Amino acid sequence: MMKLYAALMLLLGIAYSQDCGPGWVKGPNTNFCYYFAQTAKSYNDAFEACYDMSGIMTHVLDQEEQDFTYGLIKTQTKDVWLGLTDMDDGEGTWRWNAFICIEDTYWDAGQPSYGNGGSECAVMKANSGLWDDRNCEEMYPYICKKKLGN
Ligand SMILES: [Ca+2]
Repeated sequence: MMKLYAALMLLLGIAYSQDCGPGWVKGPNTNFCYYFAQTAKSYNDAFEACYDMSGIMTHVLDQEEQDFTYGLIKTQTKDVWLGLTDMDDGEGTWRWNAFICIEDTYWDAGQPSYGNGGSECAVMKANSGLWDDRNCEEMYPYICKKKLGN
C-alpha cells in the first residue's frame, strides 16, 4: 500500500512539474509558476520575453511572495527586474505591469529615488531583496510569472 501511495505521489509530482514547463518553478501559491531568466535585458525587452513565454514580468503581492522571489535570486550578484513601473500613470504612481494595484511595498531605504534621468522601472536587489527604481534602459536579468497551465 505504501508503495502504491509513493508511486501515485511520484506520478502526481511529475504531472505538476510538467504543468509549469521546463525552467519554471511553482510559487507559494501553487497556481502560479515563476521563471528566472538570467540573460540581462532592458525592461521593455524583458517584458516582451515574458510575454513570449505566455507570462508577465513578475509581481510581488505580499510578504510570502516577496520572500519566495528573493529566494530565487539571492545567490546572484545582479539585481533583477520586477514587473513594476511608474511609466504609465506618471512619476511616483507605481503599478504592477498586469494593471494590478500595488499594495505591500519593499523599497530599499531612500527608494524610489527617481535618479538617473527618471528611473521608472524597479529591480529587486540581489543583496537584500529590497526594491530600487532604475532607468528602464539598464540591463538586468528578470523573472516571469504565469498561471499554472498557461
Ligand atoms: Ca533608485
